[in-house]
This record gives sequence, C-alpha cells and structure tokens, in this order.
Amino acid sequence: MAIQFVTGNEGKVREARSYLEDVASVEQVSYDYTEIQSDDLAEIAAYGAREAYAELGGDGVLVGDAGLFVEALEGFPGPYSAYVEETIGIEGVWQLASERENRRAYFRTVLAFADEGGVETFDGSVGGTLVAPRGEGGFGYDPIFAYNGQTLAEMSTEEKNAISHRGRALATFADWYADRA
Ligand code: ITT
Repeated sequence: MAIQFVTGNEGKVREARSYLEDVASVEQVSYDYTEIQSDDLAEIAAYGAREAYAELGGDGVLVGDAGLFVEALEGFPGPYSAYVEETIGIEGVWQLASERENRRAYFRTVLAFADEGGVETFDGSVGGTLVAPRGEGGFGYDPIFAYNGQTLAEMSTEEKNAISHRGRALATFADWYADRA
C-alpha cells in the first residue's frame, strides 16, 4: 500500500516513513489543496485531505496541518502560524509573548488521512516554554520553543522527532493504519 503525503517538506516525508515502514510506503506529492479558514486544525486538514483524495485517488492521502499555540495570546498564532511567520516572523511572536508573564505554548499537528472509507484525523501535541531565539537547527518556530531547557532548534533531528507533535500524531496514525490493514 502506498500513502501519498501531501507536503512540500521532504523532512516530514522521511519522518513519516520511519513510523510507517512496517505497514505502508510513503510517497511525497505536491497538491495545492484548499486551506479553509477555521480555528480548528482538524477541520482544515480533513477538508484538504478529502479534496486531495478526490483529485489524486490511490490507496490514501495524508495531509497535515500544524501550528504554535501561545497560551497568553489565547492560542495565537495557531492555524495562522505560517502567515504570521511570513509577516511578523518568529521574533515578532517572541516580542508579543515576552511581554506576558505566562510563557507557556504548545505545538499541535493534526494529520488527516482520506481514502475510499472516508477521512480520519490524528492529533499530536507537545508543550513547552517560549524563549528568546536560540539554535540553528530545525525550522519555523523551533528557535523560540524550549522543551526541558533546550530549544527545538538546539536539538538534533532525532532528539526533536522523539518528542515532536508531528511524531506523536504519526505514531497514532501508524497504530490505527496497522490495525486496519
Ligand atoms: P506543508 O508543505 O507540509 O503544508 P507548512 O510548513 O506549510 O508545510 P505546517 O502546517 O506544517 O505547514 O506548518 C504551519 C506553520 O507552523 C509554519 O509556519 C511552520 O513553520 C510552523 N511549524 C510547523 N511545525 C513546526 C515545528 O515542528 N517546529 C517549528 N515550527 C513548526
């Protein structure tokens, strides 16, 4: 069985393969699905997966949607994380957060899998603390997100994957997929 993972990020595909190696192969595909406006990542991912499966067909399609949710900012930037990263940048988000006493935040990923049986969603999250940017690794908001004293940008890929929101969602998806195979 081949799962088509709709993403522009080769690193995410490699990460997915490591969770699914015993149950399915994973292919990277590009498809510009509609990102609906919603404050719920699951709704956004499920809509995208349904649309991508209708277009691409095959054994099944996987779409992910992720974001950084800052507690003191009522969950901002959340589903708008990519837009906010492009506009005010991670420095801008850190500036907003640094004015607050509560620095807690979490990353959340929702993966949506669509095939002829319909669509299912799988959640993963990791909690941490926002700090001034540190580290050269990772991507996106990794330099301002600390977990056990280290930012995700200071960790190796293996260390980050072991605790990552996407990893947790992938593990849940892989269990579900294996059970139904
Ligand atoms: P796709 O091609 O896979 O859709 P994307 O980067 O557009 O990639 P995501 O939904 O994964 O879509 O990410 C949304 C935003 O959250 C974007 O600004 C990312 O940089 C950021 N983000 C997601 N996962 C992250 C992580 O593990 N560490 C830091 N930032 C992350």
